Amino acid sequence: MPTVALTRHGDVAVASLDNPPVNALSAALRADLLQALAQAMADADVVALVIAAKGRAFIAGADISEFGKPPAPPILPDLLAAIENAPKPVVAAIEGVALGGGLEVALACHGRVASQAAKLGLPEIKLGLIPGAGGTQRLPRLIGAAAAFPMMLSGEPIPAQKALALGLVDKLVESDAVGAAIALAQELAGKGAPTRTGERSDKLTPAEQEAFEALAKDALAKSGEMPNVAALVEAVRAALTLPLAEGLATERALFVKLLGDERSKALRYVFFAEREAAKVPGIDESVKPRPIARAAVIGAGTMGGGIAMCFANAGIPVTLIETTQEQIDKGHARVRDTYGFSVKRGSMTEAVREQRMALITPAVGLAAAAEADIVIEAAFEEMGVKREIFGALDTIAKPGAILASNTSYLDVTEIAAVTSRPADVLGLHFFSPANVMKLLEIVRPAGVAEDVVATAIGLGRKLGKVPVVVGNCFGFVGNRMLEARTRAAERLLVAGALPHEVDAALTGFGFKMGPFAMSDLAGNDISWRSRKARGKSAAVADAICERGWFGQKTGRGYYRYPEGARAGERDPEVEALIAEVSASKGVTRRSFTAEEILARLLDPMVNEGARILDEGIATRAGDIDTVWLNGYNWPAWRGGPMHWAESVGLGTIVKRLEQQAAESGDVSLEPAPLLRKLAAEGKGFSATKAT
Ligand code: T1G
Repeated sequence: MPTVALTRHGDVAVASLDNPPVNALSAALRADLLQALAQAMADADVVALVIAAKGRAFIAGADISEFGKPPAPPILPDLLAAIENAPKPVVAAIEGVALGGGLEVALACHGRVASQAAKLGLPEIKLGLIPGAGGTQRLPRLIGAAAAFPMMLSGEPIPAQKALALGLVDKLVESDAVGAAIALAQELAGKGAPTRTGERSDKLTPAEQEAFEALAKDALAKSGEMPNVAALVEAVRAALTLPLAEGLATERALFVKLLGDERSKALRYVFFAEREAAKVPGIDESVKPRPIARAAVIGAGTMGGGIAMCFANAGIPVTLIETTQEQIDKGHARVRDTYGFSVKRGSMTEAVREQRMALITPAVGLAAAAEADIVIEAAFEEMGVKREIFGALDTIAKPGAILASNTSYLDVTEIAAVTSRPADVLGLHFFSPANVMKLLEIVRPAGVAEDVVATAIGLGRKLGKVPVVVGNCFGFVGNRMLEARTRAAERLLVAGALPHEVDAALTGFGFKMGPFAMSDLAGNDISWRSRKARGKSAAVADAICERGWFGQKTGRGYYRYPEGARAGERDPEVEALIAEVSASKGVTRRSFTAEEILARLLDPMVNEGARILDEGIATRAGDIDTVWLNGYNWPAWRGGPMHWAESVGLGTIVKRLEQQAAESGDVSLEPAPLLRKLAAEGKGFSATKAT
């Protein structure tokens, strides 16, 4: 099926791209477009060519799924050189998004028309790359390096309006970008040889270079682990100082080097893993979602308020419900204040805040949920409370309404069982703060209807979340693996490590915070209550809580927080307490290197992940990685726990777990059967494709 259709509109040819779903520049599309270009250039009756595409994307960029494979000709730079050096004008008609290689196609054209709704960007930085087909050379020539560099550094697309103001597009139209592009093409044809972007030099000024160098200095200071920021600086500097051909060669060499970088490979893995995670075998487009015109949230605490904000932010009216007027007033005011922080930061106008607040209706009593298409319970994390609420909702909610619990680890099948409509009940586990964190674990209890799951996936995307469909078990995917890491962290303290050493090992790995700083932030009493409810104990953690050292909210936890201190300080009393616990267990404390600490924290997580995969709680390893990347700040350039395990080697992890199990006597550290099997076969988790 050809991916490019060439048609005539008077004396202008139009090449219409058609490579669903987003016109990624696959090898076939590149070849077909090159052929259409040659055909148009050879046709004496044609004075110009327009490149167009319909749908949500003009061109979404290079085909990321082709990276890592031998490049098939024509490679993109060759196609773009053919466009730029064409003897007749070539004009891009941009509707939808022009991203990465897609925008680079437009940059190689001699003119660009965009529709109002179009967006244009070079997001390669987010994949650990840089633009690799002329973007770093042509964009500065078109809009100046001072505008081009930040656009490539952020990777964020800009609206067509701004593109026009910058000179990135020549014309903006409400609709019919193709018609306008044909007119522009004819106009350019009347002016003789087309002006090539790559030959423009009017923006390559000393002032632009000076502004760029200042921006580059700042960017390099913040670039952290990623090598592509320095590469971007070098490529843009080449645009400002070298002829086009040499600049293009410099860019290409830098790009090809980044393609092979493990961190970029991890980011490209994440790109696809996050999209796969919402796919459930057996639930395809034929399963129609239920309409969600109105929502209700039960519980106006931090989580309930945050969830209500997600709906308001997506333009969906939501009723926020509490049991008393005082509580709903408090919860509603907290939502207003949360929006207020955005207004104060300048990321939201007062008018937008009011629009969103108007979509959130405060109410007292469950009866206010009667008209909702979906009701999300975000009440106290206690099964009795959940059963009571769902029992009442069963008599209040309208037929066909979806009933969801935001529980973070309780049994959703048990919750569903108290209703007469278990097929309409599932878990929607948001992560705190719900209006910020991307992850949404969609917990699929036995017996839930397929259209309810399909509705939850679509709703998750509409709320701007990264939905991951998971099975129903204690802690689902994220918290179940977090518990394995928490137990490992406690073991390390008893064996000889100190809180700041454990935290430093994880922040050195790329996490924003380590487990003990995180616990102090969340409140040590939360997990203490949960352990007690389940008859579990953790000697050090319990001892700290028995002293009321709940963390930041009490001024001390694993660390001390002197008045107004931003970060915790080591607490000699805690370290003495830890030593006492070791002594009480007859443990001779020893020191641990950061590498040993990392292995002891992360290997048990991977082990739990292997069990989760084996039990079908997660459909694929990428789902588990997507959970940890979007719910727990696992560093994206490391790809997630299962991807990391593959980079370490499953055999190595099996050996380390066997050693830890023997040393600690903790049978949960025995390597999971699936982990052993894959390691023995020399395979990775990606071998466990979705069934
Ligand atoms: N390559 C391959 N597949 C892609 C793709 C791409 N560039 N973009 C999207 N897909 C697939 C995606 O996997 C999914 O597949 C489907 O399209 C819909 O995607 C040389 C080196 C365009 C804004 O980084 O940002 O060009 O799950 O669910 O929400 O310098 O996709 O249906 O099987 O995201 O409507 C640069 C990546 C590449 C843009 C649409 N471009 N894509 O969002 O749909 S590198 C990007 C997006 C490059 C050059 C460099 C979004 C979108 P499936 P979706 P969406």
